[in-house]
Amino acid sequence: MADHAAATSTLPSSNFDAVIVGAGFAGLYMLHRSRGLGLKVRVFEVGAGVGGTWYWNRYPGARCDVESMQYSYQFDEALQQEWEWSERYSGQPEILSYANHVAREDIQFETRVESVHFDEETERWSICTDRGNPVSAQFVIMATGCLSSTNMPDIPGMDLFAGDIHHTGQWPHGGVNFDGKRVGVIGTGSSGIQAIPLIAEQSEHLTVFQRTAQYAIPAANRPLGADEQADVKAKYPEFRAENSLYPNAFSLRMPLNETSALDVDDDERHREYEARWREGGFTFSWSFGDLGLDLDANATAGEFVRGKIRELVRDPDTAEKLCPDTVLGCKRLCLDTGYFETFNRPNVDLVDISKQEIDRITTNGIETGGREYKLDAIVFATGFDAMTGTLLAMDIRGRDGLTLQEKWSAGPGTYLGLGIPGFPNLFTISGPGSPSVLTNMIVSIEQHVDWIADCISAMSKRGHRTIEATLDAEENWVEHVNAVANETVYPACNSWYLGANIPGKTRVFMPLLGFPPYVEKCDEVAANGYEGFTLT
Ligand code: NA7
Repeated sequence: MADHAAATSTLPSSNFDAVIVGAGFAGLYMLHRSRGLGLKVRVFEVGAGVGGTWYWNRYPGARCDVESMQYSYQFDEALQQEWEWSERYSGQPEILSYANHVAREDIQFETRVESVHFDEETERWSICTDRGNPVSAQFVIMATGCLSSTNMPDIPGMDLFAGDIHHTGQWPHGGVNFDGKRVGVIGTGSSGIQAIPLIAEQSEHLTVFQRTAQYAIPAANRPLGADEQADVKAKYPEFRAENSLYPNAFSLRMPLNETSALDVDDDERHREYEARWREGGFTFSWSFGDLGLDLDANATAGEFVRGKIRELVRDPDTAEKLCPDTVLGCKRLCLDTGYFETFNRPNVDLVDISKQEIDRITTNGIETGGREYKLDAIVFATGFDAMTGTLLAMDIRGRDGLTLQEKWSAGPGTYLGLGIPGFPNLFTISGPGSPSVLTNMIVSIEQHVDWIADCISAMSKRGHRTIEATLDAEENWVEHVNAVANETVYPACNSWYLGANIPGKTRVFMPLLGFPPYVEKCDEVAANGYEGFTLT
């Protein structure tokens, strides 16, 4: 079980081989590999415990949308054999227990990294935290997560509200008692869609403020049978290897149907969608081969889901408001448990704010469309400043004092999502330009950590002190990431993949589609002596 070091501000100032920022799944595995290489290493983590996403997102209903037998580490056969998952999709408490189970020492908790500066003379990074005791390190590895900076909209009057305000991504550890309360939820992405059915059950009245109606497919969560679990464990390495061959690095319960949605008649199309709707999960997006490529094909899937919403929601006006009109999947598809049915409850109301924003928050609630909604608590399920927010919140300075903010002023440029020109020996795990959020995150994390650890080991064997991505490599890579996205429907809506959810953020498609070719490219780069990087 967990044997991590207690948070402390009394650790002596020190020099490390590597500093890792963040103790989520990326930081924990990077720590494990670094220790294996014999590096002197320290992890800094803002939270009081490990788990990253699963430490912070404790809202009711928080659950992974990748199945349990796949959303777990594969680097340690004993670990993947010994851990027992209880449900098809794991809930937040269970994933957090798992993270604690694998935790190791050398983590300094409740410590926020404030600045990371490169010293060209010593070729080392100097790292300052809010606890004082600056440290230095040859390597800095950003394991800061893709969805770790919460997006709190700047709505006038926020400080006037007399009730409680919570963000799903910073949920109180003791939980929140909504008993007898009038609650407002702003936001209907994955977090809102998971939390709303449970908050509806717990509260006296719930008002949902919806800016964009979202597609949600039933998760069809259920207890995970012992036999099913044992079957996977009997061939876990083969199961993992096969899953990593899929574009998203995870397999689904029904295979991809490669037919075009436009090449079949209405009945056949309906049968395919219906079967996958019943199976539950992302398998729906594999109903036809061109849903992610062709807007007309995609529209047929959207129409099917709207039909389901109209069947599930009794009040026709509410049903229409809940019907999305965007491209299915270009904002991350949500998996739900009783979400649409929740709007049949007498204590739940839906307020459409797509045309009329929230005007202000008042002492008593939320004002929009000339009406005040009286509330005792407001839940912001408004998401994250994804992929770059946490990195840009730190004062990171590379060669010539270049700040990361300056470097990324026109959007996040990286090479492979791993390295940034001007920032030698600084690695980003699941950084922008890598498949990251479009995959099973743990698989992507393990691939990045292994690549970085192997790189550090190769550098040490070959006597190199620094590694730095070249500008050419970065430019070509950014172009490649965008070219791949532009062949799909992904850029067709205002998603956080594009940074479009944050006012003023540069609009660039950040993750790379397609895990297997990416892995091939990373392996090729390493095999060719870290092509695209300069080594000294
Ligand atoms: P998301 O998916 O970014 O959803 C945020 C929701 O909040 C979405 O419905 C937004 O509407 C809404 N939002 C954001 N800002 C505002 C303002 N200012 N006013 C009203 N509504 C707003 O975040 P989640 O936490 O649900 O999920 C993040 C990821 O976690 C998810 O994709 C999975 O990978 C797990 P919008 O659609 O922008 O109009």
